[in-house]
This record gives sequence, structure tokens and C-alpha cells, in this order.
Amino acid sequence: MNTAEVRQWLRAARTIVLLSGAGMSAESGVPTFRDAQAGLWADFRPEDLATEQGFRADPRLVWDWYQSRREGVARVQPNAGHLAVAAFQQRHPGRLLVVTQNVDGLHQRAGSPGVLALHGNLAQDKWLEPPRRCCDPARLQEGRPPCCPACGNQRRPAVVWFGEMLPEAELAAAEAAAGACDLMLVVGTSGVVYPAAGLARATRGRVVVINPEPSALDDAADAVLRGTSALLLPDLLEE
Ligand code: BJW
Repeated sequence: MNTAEVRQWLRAARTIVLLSGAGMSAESGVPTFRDAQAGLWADFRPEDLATEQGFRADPRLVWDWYQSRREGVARVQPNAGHLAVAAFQQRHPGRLLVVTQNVDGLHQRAGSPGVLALHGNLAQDKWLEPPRRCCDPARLQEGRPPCCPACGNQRRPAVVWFGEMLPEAELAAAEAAAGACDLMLVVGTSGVVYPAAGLARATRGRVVVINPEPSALDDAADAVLRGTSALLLPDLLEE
């Protein structure tokens, strides 16, 4: 399968969903999760960092890890892949929807409208426990993590950890769009985390995987393009 044929599919597709994962932001300098050497989990077990139990067991460790990622993301910029997607959306309003597992906000910063962020937002916090009357995000006791000075309720990153439900409205909209689209671009994801990965298996349209390495969704693809998102997307989406 070559890029010319995929470009033809893109031209013919009335509705396109782009499902992105951490690899989409790799060329911006954001580490992926599962890269054995440089990945975000290279030195940790995922359940120690990306679960509520992990946070409760060591809130400072998890808070500091997210703070360091926030600082990292604040220093980087959307790459040529993000920008090509946003430019395509501007030229073809309503034709391409971005559904992302990423929490880094780079699609949004590139100018993509209506991004469905399935795993939350790294830049935001929320309460660990349901907020009580005393819990006011404008009046926090500083700390790692900060907390409510009256009851001690802690702030935590507003991301979706393992075992937690995805935001209902975003997931429902993503499922509807995936089910109905003519073409799905699956970009930079290992395809092992559900329900996001299931979107690529539930579409009635063609599936194109863009990834320099094998992924768990290759078997669901009509075409697999072995290359990086910042190189391939500008080429595919130029018209
Ligand atoms: C490039 C590149 C370049 C590199 N260009 N590409 C069905 C079956 C089995 C298990 C489950 C199931 N349904 C649900 C589950 C449980 C669980 C799950 O999926 N577990 C599996 C891992 C086994 N799912 C959940 O718990 C979800 N919740 C849920 O289902 O709720 C209902 C429920 C509740 C209670 C009980 C049961 C069900 C929630 C999942 C939340 C995932 N959260 C994280 C952390 C977010 C916060 C944070 O950022 O810290 O989301 S985990 C992490 O993985 C993060 C990512 O979004 C997600 C996906 O990772 P991604 O993006 O694919 O990154 P990598 O690193 O894996 O891959 C990068 C890829 O890029 C690689 O392929 C590279 O080759 C490639 N690449 N450079 C293009 N330049």
C-alpha cells in the first residue's frame, strides 16, 4: 500500500476521523508511554502512576511526575503533523474530526476545532474526593499536591487513569463519529488501551494506521503506513 492510494481514499472520504496517540506528539519532543528506553513509564510501573490507587499510595510522587510532564509540554510546540491536520480542517470545515488519547493539548494549540480528548487534560486539576462545601479551587493550601485547607481534599490531575470511566459525552461522540466515518486515520498509538482502541475496530470505514513501528491495530487496518506522523500527515493531507 502506498501513500498515493491513501491520498485517493482521503480525497474520496466525506467524513474522516483521526484517532491519535502519544506518537502524534513524539516529534514535538513529548515522550510516548511505552517506549522501553525513553518512555514516560520506562522507570515506573504504570499502576504506580496512572491509577487512583497509585496516587493514594504516594500522592507526592504522582503529583510531581505530572508537574514535570506539564512543564515539559509547556516548553514544546505542535509539530508539522498537528499543523497539517488543523490546516486540512480549515480548508475542509466539518470533514475531519480529531479524537485524541493525548492529554497534552497540542492538537488544540495547533488550531484543530472540536477535538474530543478521551483521556482528559494535563493542564487541569480536579478534586480527588467529591468536593464538599468548603472545597474551593480558588482557595487552596499549597502543597504537592495542593489541598482544601478545611477538609484536606486533594487536587489531582484531570486525566483519565486506568479503571476510570472516560468522559461520557466525548466517548459517545467519538463512538458515533467512528461508527459513521468513511475513513479513520489511526496515528501514533500502540492500540492497546481500551475503549479508545476499540474505535478503530468499530468503524465501517477504511482504517489507515500511521506508525513507524508495529501496533496492536495493524490487523484492523486496510493500509499500514510505516513512517512518522510529522512526515506522513503533511504529505497525505496537503490537498
Ligand atoms: C509514533 C511516533 C511518531 C512513536 N509518529 N507514531 C478491554 C480489554 C482489556 C482491558 C480493557 C478493556 N476495556 C477497558 C480495559 C481496561 C483498561 C485497558 O485498556 N487496559 C489495557 C492496557 C489492558 N482501560 C481503562 O481502564 C479505561 N477505562 C475504562 O475502560 O473504564 C471502564 C472500566 C472501568 C472499570 C473497570 C473496567 C472498565 C481508561 C484508560 C485510561 C488510559 N489512561 C492513560 C493515562 C492518561 C493520563 C496520563 O497521560 O498520564 O492514557 S494510559 C496511557 O495509554 C495514556 C494514553 O493515552 C494511552 C494510550 O497510549 P498511546 O497513546 O497508544 O501511547 P504508547 O506509548 O503506548 O504508543 C505510542 C505509539 O506511537 C507507539 O506505537 C509508537 O510506535 C508510535 N510512535 N513515535 C507516529 N513520530
